[in-house]
Amino acid sequence: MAMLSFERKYRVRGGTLIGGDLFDFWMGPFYVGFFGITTAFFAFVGIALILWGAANGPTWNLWQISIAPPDLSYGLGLAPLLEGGLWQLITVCALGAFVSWALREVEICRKLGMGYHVPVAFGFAIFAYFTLVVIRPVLMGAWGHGFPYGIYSHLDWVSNVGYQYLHFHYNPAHMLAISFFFTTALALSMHGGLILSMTNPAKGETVKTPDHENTFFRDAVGYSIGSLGIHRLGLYLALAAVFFSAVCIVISGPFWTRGWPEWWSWWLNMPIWSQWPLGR
Ligand code: 07D
Ligand code: 07D
Repeated sequence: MAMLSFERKYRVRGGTLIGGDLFDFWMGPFYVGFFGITTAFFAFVGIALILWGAANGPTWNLWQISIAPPDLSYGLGLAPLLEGGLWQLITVCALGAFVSWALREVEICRKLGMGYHVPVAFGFAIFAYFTLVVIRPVLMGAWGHGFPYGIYSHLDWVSNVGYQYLHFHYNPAHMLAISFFFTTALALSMHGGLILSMTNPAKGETVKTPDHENTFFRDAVGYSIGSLGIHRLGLYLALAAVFFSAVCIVISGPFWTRGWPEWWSWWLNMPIWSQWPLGR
């Protein structure tokens, strides 16, 4: 009930970015807004195009449906629909839907008088996708460098592109991204575990306070980052993971064309080693 009366208070007109009161209403629990309409439009057209591509393809097997980007020979030009043109239109729809969704989140934040942390975080995911299907293909001169839209075919793309650079694990930005992803999981599991252990006590026991949380970590590792700090850290770790993911793929090709293990030869080529062993 408390939630319902709160919602009644905040569900008022205003805070929209565009269009004033137009579409400034709710459908059941969902806020609509101008960007709700554009999200629905782009999602509907995009999914319809995927279905149309599937109808022209060899299979209706959900796992095998794939909409491929144009051949590299089309460069950065437009391709006929069934030779990659569909992929190009679907990419526009996907970006339209993702950006609309982020802006709808911004409008909800404005209505509630909140910070924009959630849409900014989603913006990092959109940025990674944009890097994969726009920035890197443009830098490499062909839309054909984008990944195909299929549940299994996109895995083949990741594997193939990985092996084009011999051993993708030697990509230094990939190392950073993976380490940040792992650290995000570590932080979330410790934070989730800690909060549950404090706020979901056995029957008859009382809920514990932030003092207990801080003391647990001070006793265990000598330091507690605090209730606000852990959320700052979590957001930073997750955004850094996605940021370095975008970096690791955009440098593969536009910046480094050989195998990633070879990149590390800068270390062997450092001038100090020419003096080694000393006295030679
Ligand atoms: C749990 C939130 C829910 C979201 C889900 C995704 C679809 C797509 C939809 C036409 C964590 C649902 C989306 C089914 C069709 C419409 C409307 C998020 C959660 C459940 N991948 N990928 C998956 C996408 C890329 C890679 C699964 C999207 C890159 C690997 C799912 C994108 C690279 C593996 C999926 C994208 C890459 C996967 C589970 C966009 C590097 C797996 C995703 C838009 C980033 C795993 C069969 C998940 C798998 C998997 C979706 C991009 C690598 C189908 C939408 C090109 C190695 N990817 N992916 O849980 O099992 O995300 O694949 O960029 O092993 Mg992928
Ligand atoms: C792009 C998703 C954006 C999603 C959006 C929303 C919908 C709506 C609707 C559910 C970025 C979509 C929403 C569709 C759905 C409903 C209703 C997220 C995106 C906007 N790798 N690798 C990464 C690891 C290897 C390779 C990233 C690990 C091999 C290539 C990450 C391992 C080779 C690329 C990562 C490993 C290889 C990557 C992915 C281990 C293959 C990339 C995360 C343990 C032989 C990709 C930007 C990411 C990248 C990428 C992890 C192994 C190749 C750091 C842990 C050695 C070519 N790898 N990798 O980016 O950086 O998320 O993309 O072995 O392109 Mg890798």
